[in-house]
Amino acid sequence: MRVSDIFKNMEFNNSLQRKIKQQEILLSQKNEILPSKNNIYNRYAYPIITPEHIPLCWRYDFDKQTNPYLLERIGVNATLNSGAIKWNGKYVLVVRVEGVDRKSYFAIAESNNGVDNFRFREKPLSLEVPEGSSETNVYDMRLTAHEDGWIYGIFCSESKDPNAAPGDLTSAIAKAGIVRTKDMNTWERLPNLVSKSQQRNVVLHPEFVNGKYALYTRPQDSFIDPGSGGGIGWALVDSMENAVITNEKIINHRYYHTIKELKNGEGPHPLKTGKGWLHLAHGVRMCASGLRYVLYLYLTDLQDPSKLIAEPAGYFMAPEDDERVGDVSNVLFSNGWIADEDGTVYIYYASSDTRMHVATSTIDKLLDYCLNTPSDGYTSKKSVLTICKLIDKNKTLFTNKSFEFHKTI
Ligand code: M1P
Repeated sequence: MRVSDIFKNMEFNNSLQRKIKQQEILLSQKNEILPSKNNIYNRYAYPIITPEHIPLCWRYDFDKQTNPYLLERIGVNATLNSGAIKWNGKYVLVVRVEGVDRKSYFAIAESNNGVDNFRFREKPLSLEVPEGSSETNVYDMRLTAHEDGWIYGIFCSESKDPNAAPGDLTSAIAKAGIVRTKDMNTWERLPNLVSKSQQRNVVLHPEFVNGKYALYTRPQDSFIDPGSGGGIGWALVDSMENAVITNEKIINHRYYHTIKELKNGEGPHPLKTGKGWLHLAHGVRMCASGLRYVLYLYLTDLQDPSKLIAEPAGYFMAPEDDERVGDVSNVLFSNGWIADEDGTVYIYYASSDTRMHVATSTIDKLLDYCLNTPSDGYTSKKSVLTICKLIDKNKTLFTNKSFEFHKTI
């Protein structure tokens, strides 16, 4: 072997060792819960999954002959919008991984405590494509352990618009793809949901309703803009093996000058609580810097999950600090949460379509938030009246009326 080859060999080995060590430090880093700013939930110091968490053997060819410079061969652009489920005692995320080639795929990452040390399984999921489909991209899986015994995953299946004008390479069609599993290992692809409009953000309710499968939907006229559609819809279907929507009603509407005036969409499936079904959703508004995505909560009736019973005004979580910047800036998006038996809720969310985070809260706090936070009055005047009502209530708590409590508290 020539001296230069020996050096090259050493360089390759050192670089590989460095990469392995650096990644192990990242994967085993402990997360730190941050003090809550509002007592509703706690954020954590570090993102839980980033492109750097993707196994090195998915990205690098370790063969010195074919990759002498140890170049990254298959890059990852983002790890985002992940479905979540507690499975065999582990916190399991079905992560949307987006390659530098802009194709998204799903990969499972697991953690023992839900807040750090997420590690990917050996390989990404390789899902079947339905017969005759021109599916190009898949993303944002919502997981539901249904009372029928299957775990379903519903995701966006995107194809080029066959009716796009010649030369238009951006028009796309969004459909809801469906898979199911009993062991989180083997996935059966079912036919896509049949619906008269495009669909993204479709979520399966975990229980039968009137003997049927219940879906949260998001009808939209076009791929990005819901047009006359939008709002979170509700549809009952006879079967998940051939799911066809015949009737759809909007159960959570969009309103002028709110955080969801442009569009909204269901997050993960709602959590069953003693006081109703607890929903996490995203709302979108337009502003000078583009679309702004925030998360909000609402509560529906236990007997009739399509009946809204409470919705606090405004957002529950919005992008903060580093979360504001990324591939698609000013976005928080969530399609996964896990409620533990002790009432802890793990909210998995992506910031700016780039990396995954966790926030924790409890069922009790989230219910209190939903039921006792003032709802939207839809005008500035009503917002001020609501604030004044609170100030007056607080004043009554002080016996010495001359005490200028607002300057102290
Ligand atoms: O870029 C923000 C989000 O945009 C879409 O969400 P919606 O369907 O509500 O517009 C999705 O593509 C989502 O993946 C993405 O995070």
